[in-house]
Amino acid sequence: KNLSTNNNYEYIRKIPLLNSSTESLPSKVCSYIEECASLCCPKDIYICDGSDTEYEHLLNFLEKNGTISPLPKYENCYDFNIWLARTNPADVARVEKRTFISTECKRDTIPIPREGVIGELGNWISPGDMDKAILERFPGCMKDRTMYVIPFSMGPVGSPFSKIGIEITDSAYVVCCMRIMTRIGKNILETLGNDDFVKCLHSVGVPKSDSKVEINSSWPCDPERTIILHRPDKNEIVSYGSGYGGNSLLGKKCFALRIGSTIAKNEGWLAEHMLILAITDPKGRKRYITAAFPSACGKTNLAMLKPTLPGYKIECVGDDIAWMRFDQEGRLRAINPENGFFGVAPGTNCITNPNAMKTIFKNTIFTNVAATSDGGVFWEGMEEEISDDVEITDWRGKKWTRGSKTPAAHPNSRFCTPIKECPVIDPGWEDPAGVPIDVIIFGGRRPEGIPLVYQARNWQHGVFIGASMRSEATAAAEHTDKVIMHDPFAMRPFFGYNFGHYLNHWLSMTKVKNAKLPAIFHVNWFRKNADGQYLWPGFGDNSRVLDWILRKIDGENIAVDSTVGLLPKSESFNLENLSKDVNMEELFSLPKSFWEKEVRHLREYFDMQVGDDLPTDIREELELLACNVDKL
Ligand code: GTP
Ligand code: SPV
Ligand code: MN
Repeated sequence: KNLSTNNNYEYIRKIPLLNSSTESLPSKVCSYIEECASLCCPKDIYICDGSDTEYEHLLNFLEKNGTISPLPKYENCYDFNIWLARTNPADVARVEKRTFISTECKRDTIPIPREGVIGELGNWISPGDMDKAILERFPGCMKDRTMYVIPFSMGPVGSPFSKIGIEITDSAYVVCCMRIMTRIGKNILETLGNDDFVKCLHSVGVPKSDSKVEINSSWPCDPERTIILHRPDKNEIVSYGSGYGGNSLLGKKCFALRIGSTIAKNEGWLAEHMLILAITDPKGRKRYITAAFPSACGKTNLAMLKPTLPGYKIECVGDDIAWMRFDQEGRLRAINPENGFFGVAPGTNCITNPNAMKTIFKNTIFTNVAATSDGGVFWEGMEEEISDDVEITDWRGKKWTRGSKTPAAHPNSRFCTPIKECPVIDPGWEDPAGVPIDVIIFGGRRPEGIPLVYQARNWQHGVFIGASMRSEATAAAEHTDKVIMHDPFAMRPFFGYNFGHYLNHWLSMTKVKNAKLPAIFHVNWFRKNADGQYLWPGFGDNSRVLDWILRKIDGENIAVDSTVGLLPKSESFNLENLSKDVNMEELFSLPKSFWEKEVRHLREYFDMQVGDDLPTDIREELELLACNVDKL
């Protein structure tokens, strides 16, 4: 099966290699192509060069195939490549239950849960079972299809942070999205030479003949047998059955986070589910902040926020993933390994996120949003942006009427757009040395009990706060009800190795020579009152929280220690011209019964899920919190 030692390329020689030759490819790349081709048996092989002609050709193919359609409402939608894709309704989000990490030793991947308890911190599969899963699905799965080979870089080409991958896929939609989300093309192969790369094999799959899912040729997939596999010790990803987002654009969650976090652990850096933004204060001082919020909890919105506080400017470096390491001077530096946004569409409009609205009507592939009769897009939150007389077709392609019970756009519908289209992109966003980080923010969707903002007392307390993150489930994965889930560091679906070891890795940053550790904060934009209404206006007004954070790290005396950490002193928040009345007391209150419950949940979670792998530092922080809550 493993043909990497065979350099005769027997299989490639049997089928057309459309636009390249085995001689012109690095031999390790050739061996990988041979290995995948002999397994998947495609009709031909196409090496992507990343050119505009290639992109046009692929879009043309997808249009003919009915996978995408143009959006003529937007001027020159063909020239500017603005398209709408509709997936199979059974293939709309990441599938966490079918995502596995494979290591010889199970405990390298996940903490061993208490007996009788189902582990929630990732799924482990043995190397033998991983091979078996592949052999049950992949042989011949690309029959009659083209196998595309995508050389791509995560991070600016040539940056010391960057890593190269090769994605092999049978989906032209995936090639087009990878072209937006990463840096692809032949120059990547030149940079790679004969070095190692992250191996990423993807197929949309072929359902078994007795499959119950209705499959349309415009969106092939195999939802019943979808599986996403990772082998960290071989830097290998294998994904079958889904064409959607994090399941198929393998540079994103699979590489940049799961494989990335294991590489980062071994090399002494951090791969995190974090946005990166630049903020310039009224005095003209510019600082960089990273923030980890779970999927669909506000990263894209914060990353390109338009401040309502005068004098502030926010510029975007990245909206989903940060790779960070300390430099010689002890500054934590971050790059965004991505090249595009794969952002949540619903909720985006000219009030909530004007900069996103200015970004996404050029060179964009929308997926699973609704369409308007005048050839535009629509989603929940865009009501004010379309005229009342247009008709709407929902994400499944069915007629939709205003007030209907089902949503027009799928709640996890997305735009896929190059970062360079963003009007507030930070000039340093591609700096190969990364940008210096002063603040790390954690946050979640917490309807109850959690104040708008508080600061960790120190790094260790900050790591505890990250470990304790919980958030309401969203449509980004298969979870359907709005339960409050544990989502430590917003990484629960993305840890590439044992969460306990991950905590130790974070704690060990205090030992980095000269490390200037960023200050750590926790925020919650989503607290609600008894009537179920948000207490805080959010969006642009979140700049008021960033203002408080910056003034705090600049040494202003604006915080008091509390049960949970450092809370803003009353009157220390800038509420000037706030658009609506806010009950600040309720927004910052710490109800004793709520926090007692929270401590119970955390203790149970750490005991049941992390057990012996929980670092003592984190255990101590929990006991300190429990003590403080008793005194409330
Ligand atoms: P992923 O791409 O899945 O990782 O999501 P994300 O963290 O980038 O979330 P995003 O910024 O796309 O926001 C998700 C949803 O939350 C959208 O519907 C937003 O409109 C909404 N949202 C973002 N910020 C706020 C806020 O401050 N207040 C409120 N009420 N909603 C917000
Ligand atoms: C997320 O779920 O955190 C996303 C979308 O950013 S996906 O690319 O599907 O993972
Ligand atoms: Mn994300």
